Amino acid sequence: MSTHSMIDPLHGGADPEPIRFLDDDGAYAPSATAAAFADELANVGVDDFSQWYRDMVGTRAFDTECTHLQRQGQLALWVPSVGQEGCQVGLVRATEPQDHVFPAYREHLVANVRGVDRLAIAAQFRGMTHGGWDITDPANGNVHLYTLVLGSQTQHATGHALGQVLDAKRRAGDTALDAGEAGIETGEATMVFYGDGTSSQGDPNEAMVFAASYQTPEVFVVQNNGWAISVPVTRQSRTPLYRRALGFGIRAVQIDGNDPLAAYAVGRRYLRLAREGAGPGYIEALTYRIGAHTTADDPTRYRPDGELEAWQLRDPIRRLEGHLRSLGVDDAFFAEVAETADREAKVVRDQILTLPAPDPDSMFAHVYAEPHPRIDEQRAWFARYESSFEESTA
Ligand SMILES: Cc1ncc(C[n+]2csc(CCOP(=O)(O)OP(=O)(O)O)c2C)c(N)n1
Ligand SMILES: [Mg+2]
Repeated sequence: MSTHSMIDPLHGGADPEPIRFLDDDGAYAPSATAAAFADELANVGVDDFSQWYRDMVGTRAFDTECTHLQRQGQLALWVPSVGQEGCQVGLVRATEPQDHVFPAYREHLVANVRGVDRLAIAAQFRGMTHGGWDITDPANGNVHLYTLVLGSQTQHATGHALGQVLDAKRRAGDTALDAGEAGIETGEATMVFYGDGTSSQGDPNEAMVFAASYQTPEVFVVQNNGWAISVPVTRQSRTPLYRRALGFGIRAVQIDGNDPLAAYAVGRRYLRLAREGAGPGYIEALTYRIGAHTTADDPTRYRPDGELEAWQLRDPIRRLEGHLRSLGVDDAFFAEVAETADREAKVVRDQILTLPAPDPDSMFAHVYAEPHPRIDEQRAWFARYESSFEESTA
């Protein structure tokens, strides 16, 4: 697509074809670049692909429901992920339970597959939590918080991955504070998600410096969906984004981000290398934001004619459906998945409207493990402030 094909005026040399296993209709047609990753697909088959399809359709129904809820005034804002389910499902299904995930704000499928309840995701956008996912299970599949502060999660992730190295050293009896040389096998990795526009921020670039220096067990995932709100990716970078990572000394590839198999294969390889102590990796997933940036955005004001329609033909759900059909999966399965997804989305709708507002005082409860005078002071101030409303209406 025009938004992604870039001439490289500085370094010369054509970019290799993005890694893909499926063509636009879902037929198995690996690119030449996919061969090096094909063995990562050896243990997945039709049952896995069926589950991935279920994840994608379920997320899309949830996404659509949340957009409606926002339009009806029930959510403050919604950030749709429509169109990006393909790379998300492949990447999250490549993780292992002990891995940690740092999302941005559009990774609904990733969060849900790792164990965050969809209702908890919607609750954030209704202002029904003070942060965190589900207080009854703070670990939530090792999915860290959504962040709207672009790129900050990359530094959290690199810091976390550095901690994974230090933990592994401690387990081996080495108490040095320096992560030091490469080659520490951690057995667990960190995957961090961000967008094409975010790659222009300082934070991810700094995060990559430290990741490369200390060979953190980390996988950077950039979902290049063509746009940073109304700014096209071609304005953000004169070279394909994956090349920036190469400049930091981080292995990097570009994948067809609407091909779940490509995302799975590359994700699995890079996560394993990270866990084994072979350092960080970077995956640029070429995808497209089919929806608006958020419910506060109107993309018809800036998208070139025909761009959306061209990408709709490459919809990752349609594509995986094509692949499943080529493997013999029939109509009954697709009908059942659609019905289940609708039913689950309605459950979220019914439940979100009944969620109680959190106790305002609870925002002070989890700041520190031990009591802290500054927090006590703020808590007391807030209690007085709250009660001032009661007095004025009495
Ligand atoms: C530090 C910071 N600067 C600016 C913004 C405003 N902002 C929110 S989303 C966005 C665009 C992000 O684009 P991209 O990284 O491509 O992610 P996408 O939304 O396309 O997934 C901007 C500029 C912000 N949230 N945080
Ligand atoms: Mg973007």
